[in-house]
Amino acid sequence: MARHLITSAIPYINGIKHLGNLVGSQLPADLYARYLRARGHEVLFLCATDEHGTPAELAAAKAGKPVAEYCAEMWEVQAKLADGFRLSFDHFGRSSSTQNHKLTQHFAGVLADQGLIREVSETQMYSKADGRYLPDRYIEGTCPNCGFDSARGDQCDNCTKQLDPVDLINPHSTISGSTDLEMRETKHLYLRQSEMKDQLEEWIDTREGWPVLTTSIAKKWLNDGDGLQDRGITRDLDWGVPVQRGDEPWPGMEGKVFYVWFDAPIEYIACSQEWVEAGKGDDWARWWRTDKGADDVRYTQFMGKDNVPFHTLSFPVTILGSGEPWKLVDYIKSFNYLNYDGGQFSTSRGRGVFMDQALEILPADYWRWWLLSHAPESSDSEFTWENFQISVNKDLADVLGNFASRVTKFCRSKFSEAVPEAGTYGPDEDRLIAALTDKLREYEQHMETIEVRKAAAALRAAWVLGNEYLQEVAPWTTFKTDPDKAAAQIRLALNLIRLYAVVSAPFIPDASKQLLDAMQTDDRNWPDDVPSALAALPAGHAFAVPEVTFRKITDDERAEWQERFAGVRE
Ligand code: B3M
Ligand code: ZN
Repeated sequence: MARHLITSAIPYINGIKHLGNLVGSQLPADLYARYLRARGHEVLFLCATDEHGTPAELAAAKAGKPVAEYCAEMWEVQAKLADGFRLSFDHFGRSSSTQNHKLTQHFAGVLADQGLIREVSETQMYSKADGRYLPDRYIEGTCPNCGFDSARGDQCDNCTKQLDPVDLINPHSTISGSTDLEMRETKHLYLRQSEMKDQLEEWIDTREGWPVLTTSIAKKWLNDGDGLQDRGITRDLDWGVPVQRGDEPWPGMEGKVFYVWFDAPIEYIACSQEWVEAGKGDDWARWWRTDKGADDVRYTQFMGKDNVPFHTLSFPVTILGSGEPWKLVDYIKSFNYLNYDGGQFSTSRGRGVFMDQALEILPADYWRWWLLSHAPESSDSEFTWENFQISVNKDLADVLGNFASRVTKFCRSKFSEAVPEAGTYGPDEDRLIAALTDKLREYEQHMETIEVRKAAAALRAAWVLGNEYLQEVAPWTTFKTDPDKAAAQIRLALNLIRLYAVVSAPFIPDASKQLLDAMQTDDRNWPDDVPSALAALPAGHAFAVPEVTFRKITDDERAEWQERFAGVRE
């Protein structure tokens, strides 16, 4: 038994996320959380909405609503979709919470005390047409690093470089499109990341077994040009955490708020305080404060690759620089991008499948299985409807679903709706047990190291073993000459259904529950020992034939969906 703290990158509040967003953080984090709970570990799994900054302001303006109201509504929408996908957060918080306001101001105060914040008088992009400064997403232009023509004021989506609005080439306002911009003098706070370069580099160099994707991005920006740059952490916006030095006002910073990327990761901690306030837990500090027991916690973060610089550099500067005993992340699992049918998912153009639409056409497990078994780990991956149809029809319907249906129906027709008693196991069963044991140990290994695709492949292989066994021993044939032997084969196969339900639950929780219900058991004990797991349902134990666990996707449906999601929204 260990204690595991797991956080998923917190999705921006500005609208419903697409499947690429889902598979890049929340879904694999959920897989891991469910797996660890199933293995008996104590888990705190947190996520929230990221409600500050220009994404929130722009979206609220577009929806014609006050930002606070827009955020409250979208939080409900996102929480409901998270439930729909069975994301098992212990708490789904909000970065606009009072807890996060206080904690963000606290960190700013202690960082200032440690000499890690400097005040900078600088020129900022001001748009006369819009009558305001243009931070972050209010401005776009060409990336000075890679030449991408729609880089945003705070980051280039193409090369992940963190930017400042003044870095952009040919900038324009995203509100009005105006290029009539001028530089105006204003004062901002900078986080002195450069002071901590050596400490960060040593920390990153000593992380063992981190994904190459994570460390390579971190190293790239650590050693970019002159090395790690100091970053502006305040903005001229109305909505956000007001700049304060702890509880005190910050002279000269009136009317400014903290940069969204300063307060968003702090929400990971604040979220645990919200969890306590919601009455779901009674001690957040034992997860986050190393002086309160969090030294025993293993902390894993999940995120898409564009979020890596903020989690390997900026947030650790906040944590380490505070000089306070906060828990630092132990492992960062990052993901490449999921593309959509020959191009990119696009929120603005409505290209690809969004979380709400996905659940309208098929239950969560179908998506969970495809997305996780094709997670963009070692490279970008691509969603195509052909591939989705093949995976669902083969893996879920033909292999797993069909196994459960065949076995239960055969037993009902030849014996009864109870586990048959006669017969004993022989060499065929021993061989299956040995092969299955190997596969399950491999599956566990990949789950421990969060190799999502490999874990899915091992799980699928375990399902295949059951099918192959059934095909080989053919109880429907055996039954004609040796009904007792057929009974033993079916006893084993019925037990396999329970075993599959238990080990598959992290991937497909609803199907798992349906199969356990059909087997009339809530024995979710992990098959540490396969022979005893295959005796969990004793002779005489009643079961019912399950409803169709997974249905097939027809060619017509595939064609219809392909057309429907090609890019129509807006
Ligand atoms: N909201 C970016 C994103 O949704 C950002 C993540 C914050 S994690 C602290 O991809
Ligand atoms: Zn770039």
